[in-house]
Amino acid sequence: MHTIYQYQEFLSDYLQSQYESKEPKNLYEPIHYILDLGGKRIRPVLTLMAAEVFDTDYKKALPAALAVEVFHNFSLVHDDIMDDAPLRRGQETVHEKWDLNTGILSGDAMLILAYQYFEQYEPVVFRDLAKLFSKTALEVCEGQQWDVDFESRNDVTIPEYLKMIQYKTAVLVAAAMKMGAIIAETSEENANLIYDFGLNLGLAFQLQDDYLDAFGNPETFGKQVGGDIIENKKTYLYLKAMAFSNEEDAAELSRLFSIHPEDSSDKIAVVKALFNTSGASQSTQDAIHDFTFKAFQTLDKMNISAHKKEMLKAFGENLMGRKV
Ligand code: DMA
Ligand code: MG
Ligand code: MG
Ligand code: MG
Repeated sequence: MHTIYQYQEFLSDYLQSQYESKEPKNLYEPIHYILDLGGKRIRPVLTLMAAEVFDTDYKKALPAALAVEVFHNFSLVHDDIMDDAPLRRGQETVHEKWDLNTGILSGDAMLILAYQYFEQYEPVVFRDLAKLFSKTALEVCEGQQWDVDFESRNDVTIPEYLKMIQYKTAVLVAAAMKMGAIIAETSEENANLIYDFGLNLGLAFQLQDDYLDAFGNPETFGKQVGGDIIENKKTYLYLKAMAFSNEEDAAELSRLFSIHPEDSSDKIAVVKALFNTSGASQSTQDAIHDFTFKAFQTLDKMNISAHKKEMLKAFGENLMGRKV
């Protein structure tokens, strides 16, 4: 097995050169810009890793891994528009640097470019990859729509939140891994188990993303800390804080989360204090551990070597402890 660092290097070499000097410039400039900013490349690394876990040369999974990363960047460009986010990976977001139309069009172009990578595979594998990709892409869009709908609702439940993050985030992590399994032409059982592993890892990942959005270090986070609080996102932190608080604090939280984003600049510190004192922060950390542990339990059912299981676990543990 290769190391995560080796996979990342391999991917970055491709992604950073690929769109650099392509025409038409109006679209490829922002596409190159966002892909060149890097990021952790978690999803495509998982595609390469899954192929290798099921005994296939990881290079065979490169086109699918690139599709996954380019698709992910499509959803980020759109996400930053929907979330009115000023920063991504420590730089201006695409719609801020250019404008709204450029954000929408270059995002959509990436969706199409992502799909094209699958054409490099043989018909049977192509069909399975394309099917999984379309299903996943639709689910991500659905999840993103829920996320925004939740901003103006005050009756969101924990199961609804979990379903929403499953759609917007976890299904792509799961599909990224299943693509590696499809390319390796492993058994259906293995492909489903690795999907399940990715699903739970993806849930833990989004919970951690929500946690860091409030409590990340602004120096290193790369996004605007507190953005979710400003946008009234009904995250696990918020929902648990509402459930754990006394009547007075719950009423205050509810009021703070109905303030229009443009008038909300001074609420972040108060909200974070309530997240901590209510026990919501701890509860979120516990949930991150629980979903990661569930992912590891799925691994135990898989018919792969102990070394490979350890490698996947190390990756999961690494994600849990991440700061960006
Ligand atoms: C991200 O949710 C989901 C997708 C599909 C991009 P988010 O808005 O919390 O992501 P981020 O924190 O990266 O803006
Ligand atoms: Mg979002
Ligand atoms: Mg966002
Ligand atoms: Mg976030």
